[in-house]
Amino acid sequence: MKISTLHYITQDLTHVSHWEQARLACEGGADWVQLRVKNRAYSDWKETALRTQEVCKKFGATFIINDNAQIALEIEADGVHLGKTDFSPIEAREMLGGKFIIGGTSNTFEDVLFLHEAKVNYIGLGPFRFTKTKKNLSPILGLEGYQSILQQYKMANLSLPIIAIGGITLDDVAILKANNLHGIAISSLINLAENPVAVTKVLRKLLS
Ligand code: TZP
Ligand code: MG
Repeated sequence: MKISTLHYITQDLTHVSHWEQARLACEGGADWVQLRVKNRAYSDWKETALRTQEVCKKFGATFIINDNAQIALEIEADGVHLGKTDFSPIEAREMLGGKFIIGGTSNTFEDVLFLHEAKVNYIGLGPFRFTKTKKNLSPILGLEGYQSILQQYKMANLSLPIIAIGGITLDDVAILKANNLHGIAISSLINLAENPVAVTKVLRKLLS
């Protein structure tokens, strides 16, 4: 399965729905959408997921659900992304089988090793910088933190795609690419932009 270099992530915003956010990113060329909904009742969450999935299908984008493997299974999303305190990726693999994409969040090399052993398909590594988008943010890694973890990763002969996340701006893309990160995950830079379509286009270009 092909893991995109641009993992676009929706967020809870009062003025724009998750599916509208997804539509704008896809119009800008996003081919990978992660639905990130917090504190929502199951039925509402599922409805939001279905609407966002419809957009992804229309654009041919991969559709990943954050936190909720059950909804991913029920609506046949392409996959699920699991944070450190979410559902276990090992249980998720048992539940979903080999056809679903499973991604996991890591903040340390130990997390990376664990996710590798749990047979996830890609690893989100962060936060790169401070961001207001996520509550209870893990310690900020910065470029030095990334380099140290990636060095250990290479020494251990591991090879899963690693995606940088957290406060990433346009100016960070080149250095992250140069440091062997497979791609980047972006939420607020796109969602809070005056022109989300245009920002997504720029990101696509920088990543190509
Ligand atoms: N995990 C670590 S940082 C983060 C998540 C979900 C938020 C990323 O959002 P942004 O707005 O691109 O900083
Ligand atoms: Mg989560």
